[in-house]
Amino acid sequence: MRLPAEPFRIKVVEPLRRVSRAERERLILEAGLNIFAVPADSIYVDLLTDSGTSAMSDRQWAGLMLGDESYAGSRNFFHFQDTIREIFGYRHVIPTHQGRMAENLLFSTVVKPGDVVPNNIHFDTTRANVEHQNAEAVDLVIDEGLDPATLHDFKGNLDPRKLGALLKERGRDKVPLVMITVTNNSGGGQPVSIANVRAVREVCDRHGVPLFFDACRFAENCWFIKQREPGWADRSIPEIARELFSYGDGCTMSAKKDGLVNIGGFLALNNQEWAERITNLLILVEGFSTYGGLAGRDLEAISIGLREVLDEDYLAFRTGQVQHLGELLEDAGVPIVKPVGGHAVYLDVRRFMPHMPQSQYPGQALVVALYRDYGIRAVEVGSLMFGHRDPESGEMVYPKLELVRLAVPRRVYTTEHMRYVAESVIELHRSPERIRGLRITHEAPTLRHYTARLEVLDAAGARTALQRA
Ligand code: P70
Repeated sequence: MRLPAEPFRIKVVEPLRRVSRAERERLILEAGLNIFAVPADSIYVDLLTDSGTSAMSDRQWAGLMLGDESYAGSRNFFHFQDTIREIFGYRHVIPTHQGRMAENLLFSTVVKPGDVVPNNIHFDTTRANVEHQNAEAVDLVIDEGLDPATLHDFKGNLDPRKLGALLKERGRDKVPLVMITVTNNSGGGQPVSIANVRAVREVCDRHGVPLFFDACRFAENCWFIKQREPGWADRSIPEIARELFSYGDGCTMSAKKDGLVNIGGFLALNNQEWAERITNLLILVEGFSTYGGLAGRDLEAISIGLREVLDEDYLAFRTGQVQHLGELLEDAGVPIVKPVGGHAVYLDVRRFMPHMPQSQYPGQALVVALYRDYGIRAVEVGSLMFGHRDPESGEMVYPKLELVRLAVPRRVYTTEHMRYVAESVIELHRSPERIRGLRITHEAPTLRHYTARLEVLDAAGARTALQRA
């Protein structure tokens, strides 16, 4: 099936600068082979992230002009609160400047040292915020969710049996909450089914543990439920969202994804005592409770974005565009995570570059080549992002999945851009052996992928200049 054409037309354009390969080569070397450190205007198609990169609609831009910048009680806060209560159904609504602040406020309020927080798969900031409390972040996705080639409609599902076993072993006192990420970003943007959420809720109830969602990409998840889960085809996206969230006690959200805005987030929950403690902390570190680190105008843009994202024509196009990119790659034999997720196509690096061990950061090496040769920015979700030293044995531990993510910003690129990306990746895939392994020369103690510096290895593991790669 062909994807539906764009359900919008273009009113404002942002010119893209074409940069020579030689200049990109210089820039990536200067950046220490870290794609986060290259200037964004040297990039032709930027698929680093779908976070904060959406194009806002004319209505959202108009909403900015209706910003009420009162320190307390801004009318935009009440619109924001009403929208979130209506869509998610949770009573207390706490604005934050982005998702990780919502995570930080929640975890620093309810997670103690030695606790365990289960999730289908924690994303990088979620894991880091749990670990920052000296607690353990445990990933309990179903086994299918860890195999890039296995087809499953809801590969993001959290395994209720694994959760039951963990709760039995550690006891409810050590597990302050369970989280489910919809869609499951680190596992390929894969959705979670209503049936799974119900089953997880039952396990949580048996042990008296609250359930929270990481709701960044909830609308895309609800769209997949409508398409794939028996019984939901005739229900509206808002109805599906209400059902999904009715099984939880609250959620964190980065509105930079399905809020269709460039900045913002929130925490929504029913527990009054938690909400009070979190609000006190919010006022200390982020801002007053009716703006939480945002301007009034930002709250307005989020309220409008959260409603726009529920539109079925939009969701059909959105997921269709990502699917189309996946199909172009798959038809040419490029190994990708299947089925294609909601916001991104993930290249399966183990099969793309079987010649390179994880210790040489093959995903990052592929990211560097995509930028240098084609001006495309992708992001590594593998050994650079998640590799770490085991605190006891001192051995390096590498993640099961070694992926490169091509995240598609919302309403930003055309289908022709997707074709350019597909042709570039396909060309690179024809001779993967020209890509050389890397080693780290500098790393931070947490979230190292954002600031690490790397260099190219030659076959013997010696240092060599990138020009020789
Ligand atoms: C992404 C960004 C952010 C995120 C998320 C989930 C499931 C929370 C957050 C934090 C981060 C990123 C990664 C690589 C390159 C650039 C950006 N995900 N939960 O692209 O939200 O950023 O607002 O603090 O995916 O997946 P926030």
